[in-house]
Amino acid sequence: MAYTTKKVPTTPFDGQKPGTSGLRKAVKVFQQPNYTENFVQSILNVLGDKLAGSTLVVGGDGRFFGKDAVKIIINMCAANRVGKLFVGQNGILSTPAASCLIRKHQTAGGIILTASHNPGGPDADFGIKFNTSNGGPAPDAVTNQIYSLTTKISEYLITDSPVAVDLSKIGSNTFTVDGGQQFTVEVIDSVSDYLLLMKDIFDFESIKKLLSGSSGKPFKLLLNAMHGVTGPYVKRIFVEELGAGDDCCVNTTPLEDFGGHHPDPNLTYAADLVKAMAQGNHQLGAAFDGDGDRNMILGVKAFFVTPSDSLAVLAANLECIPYFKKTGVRGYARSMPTAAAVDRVAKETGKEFFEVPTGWKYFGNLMDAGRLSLCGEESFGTGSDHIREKDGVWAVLAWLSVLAHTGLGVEQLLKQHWARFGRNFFTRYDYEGCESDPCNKMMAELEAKAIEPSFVGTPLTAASSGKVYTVAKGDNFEYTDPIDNSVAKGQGIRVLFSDGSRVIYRLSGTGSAGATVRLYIDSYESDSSKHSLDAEEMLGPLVEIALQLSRLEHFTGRSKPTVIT
Ligand code: VG1
Ligand code: CO
Repeated sequence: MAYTTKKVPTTPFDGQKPGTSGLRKAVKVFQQPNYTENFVQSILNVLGDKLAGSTLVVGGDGRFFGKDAVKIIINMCAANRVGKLFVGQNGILSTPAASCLIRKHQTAGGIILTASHNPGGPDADFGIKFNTSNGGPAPDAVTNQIYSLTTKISEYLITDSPVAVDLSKIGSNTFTVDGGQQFTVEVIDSVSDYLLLMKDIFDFESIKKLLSGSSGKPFKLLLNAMHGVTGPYVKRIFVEELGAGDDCCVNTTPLEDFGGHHPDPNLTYAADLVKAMAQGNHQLGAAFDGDGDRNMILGVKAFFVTPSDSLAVLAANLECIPYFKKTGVRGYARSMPTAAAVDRVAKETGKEFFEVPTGWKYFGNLMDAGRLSLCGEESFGTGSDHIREKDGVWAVLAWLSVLAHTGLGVEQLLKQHWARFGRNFFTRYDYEGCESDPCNKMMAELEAKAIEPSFVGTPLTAASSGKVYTVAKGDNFEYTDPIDNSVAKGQGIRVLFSDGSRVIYRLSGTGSAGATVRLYIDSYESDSSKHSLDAEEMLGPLVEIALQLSRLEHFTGRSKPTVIT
């Protein structure tokens, strides 16, 4: 088939600024004529000289409008002289699988269609994210450039008629554009390359043995794909390859609206996993988000592993994963609001440690420079330098490897870890769907308080218990990337206390409208007699102080958070 290209005049849309991870808006916003096209053209233009003849990866989490967006991207790439696209079958690729493909095929980057943990459907959210040639989310410098292009765009290029590719059929399709240029769309199996990578990283035989119970202990696994993209990955890897039995996974059919739920693996939105695990019949439970980069880990009777602890426990046990035996363990890192549990593992093992702003894009440079092996975020993100995205399925395989190697259960493992390193109690309160203006005012007021020199040394008292915390430091977190010296400012207000506890305030950068306030509380306890106490109770006084200090109820009108994670 042959196509000719046309230039379509267009005018800029306001607000096409990518947030923490891509551009996320309501589906209806993306459906406006030229809206998606403008953003895609701006991504392609960022490639500059490298665009002609380039190869890109395209796919997404299967949410509503995903297939339409894939088609638009194919037609625009053909017209923009892209040489080849790798597209996941039916437009499906998990975010980690897309990162894996970009790296494996050494492409110029990839376009990922997802709004991750945001709900999907005609009245919910869509998102477009650009990943660079290292397989990771575009860094700030690139997203700023994309944004700047969106404010000036006057035309985009597209084929005169839709490129005829059957996205359900695996295979290579080549077309001629404008009478000469060859354009290839290779529709690939969404799982195969990712599966090969996992087989290379982990010892599948030992995991198989654990799951079959042949190591002497019966072991049952329960995975909840939450109708997101991980369904096909989970079935192929855990059922077909690892023999875990069909009943090891639920909600494995990707749905355009995720069954009407938030595809967000936490105790609130993955309540059915918690309920099933509470019955005590499974040794490990996990849930994933819409695009498969997040994970929540539960043990027997729904014993909850905070993502910050999950990272620390894996860090302390990496030697049982063949990949790390090969590469050696370089440094560890976490995002700033993540509880400081992994810091202690880094200290004890003498590894480099980094604290970066929220968002996986900040880990990429460190990994590329060979200084970072394992990292995570409190928002249920865990991953390593095998790719440049966080990776939900990888995290479950990593946990199974540790359980197989140590012979311990999840809860036992955590308790031993706390006994050795101490425990970081952690909680996050989210206030979703607030009005933006008052939240901005609250942050400004907080910043003014935090940076006031006299703030240091101030005793703050929780009225109900009389417990006093003394301020050791306050700031708005700023990060200088040690590799390229780029600076990220205004990454969250931090109040650090003299006992090592921390209170952090941020506004979310992944919402599609209004503002979401995130309040993070991290408190360290070395006394092992207190390690089994209830986290909510332990953190109560700090929560109270955090709410008083920010006058959060005054500004948001909310007396309770929408979600606690
Ligand atoms: C949230 C999380 C952050 C995560 C980001 C993308 O960002 O807090 O840790 O990296 O989502 O995750 P924010 O700006 O809303 O706090 V995903 O799985 O939505 O790509
Ligand atoms: Co995600």
